[in-house]
Amino acid sequence: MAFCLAIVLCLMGINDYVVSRAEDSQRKNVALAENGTSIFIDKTHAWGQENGRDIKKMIDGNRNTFGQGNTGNDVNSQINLTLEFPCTYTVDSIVLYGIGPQGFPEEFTVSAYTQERWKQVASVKECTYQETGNTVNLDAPVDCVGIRITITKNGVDGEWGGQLYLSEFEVYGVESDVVIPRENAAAAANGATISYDRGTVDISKMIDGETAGDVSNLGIIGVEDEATETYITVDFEGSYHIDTVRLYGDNRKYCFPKDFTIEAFSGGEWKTVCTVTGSELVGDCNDYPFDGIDCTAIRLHITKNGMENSEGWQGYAIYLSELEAWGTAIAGNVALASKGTKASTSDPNDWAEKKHVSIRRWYH
Ligand SMILES: [Ca+2]
Ligand SMILES: [Ca+2]
Repeated sequence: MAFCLAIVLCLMGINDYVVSRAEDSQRKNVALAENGTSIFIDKTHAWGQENGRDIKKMIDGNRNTFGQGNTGNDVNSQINLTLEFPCTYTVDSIVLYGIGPQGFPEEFTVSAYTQERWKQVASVKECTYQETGNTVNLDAPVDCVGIRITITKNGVDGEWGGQLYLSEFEVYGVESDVVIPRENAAAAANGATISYDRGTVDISKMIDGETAGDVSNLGIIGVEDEATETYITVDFEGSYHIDTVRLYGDNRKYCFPKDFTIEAFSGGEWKTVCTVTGSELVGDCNDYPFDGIDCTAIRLHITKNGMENSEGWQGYAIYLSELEAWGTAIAGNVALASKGTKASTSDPNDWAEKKHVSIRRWYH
């Protein structure tokens, strides 16, 4: 019967209508953790985490649980909240649920990770909390593997000042067949290698793909004191356009780097792409998004170290279970590398080989 109806509608010249209704029937909230979506934030809140306000509660499908971001009580603190999907979806809208007017984002942009990388798809100003959820329709439906909101004005919570509280972050769309490449260039599985400037201890656990923060899974670098300076370098196989570094730490929260810059080797020199001060690990990992850059390596330049204060040992060190660098391979240059350009470099510190395969192309 439905088939006959479709035939009739096609004959009537309204087959587009039939197609769009079919898609609508598969439209769903694609942001649920239970379906494989992950959530990351660049301003974590230790107090919120300890009091059950994990950001994962923003995608747990329960509007009675909420997560908290760290505004530093500053209304204008910029916060990036990123969702990554397990596959490509054609997304048309997002819906934000708060816990009341307090701590509800007032001003933000929405970006999607598309075939053109991160791209702004909506801008919202003077957003007022709605109990039934605040829907933001994208400028147009977009094929993407991630959605990010960049909040530039946070809601106020009485005496606390600016705060971010969200009970659900929903994204609506349908599954798409479009392929959007995005990978972790810093994975050993992708040919990356890792080294540091102060010694030769094996820290390959930082790029082995295992993110669990158990002691047995940590890459460990010993340091003398809080101010011991260290460079940790991940050398990619080929060139990538990188826009995010993600650091997984010790699940006891010990020895996470406090102050550091993230630097990218691009156009024959190291360029600082992100400056971090006073960081603390909350949850499993911290996310550091920045304007994308074409590069052949990423390094952490750590200038202030975290400490361990357990019954077994007190002192400073660097504990990381994984260092990831997310973006897309630059096809031509990877092909060049696979033909032996990189393999012919005997000295790991000889960057000359890589200079000609690095093209500077900032993401807009
Ligand atoms: Ca929730
Ligand atoms: Ca690891």
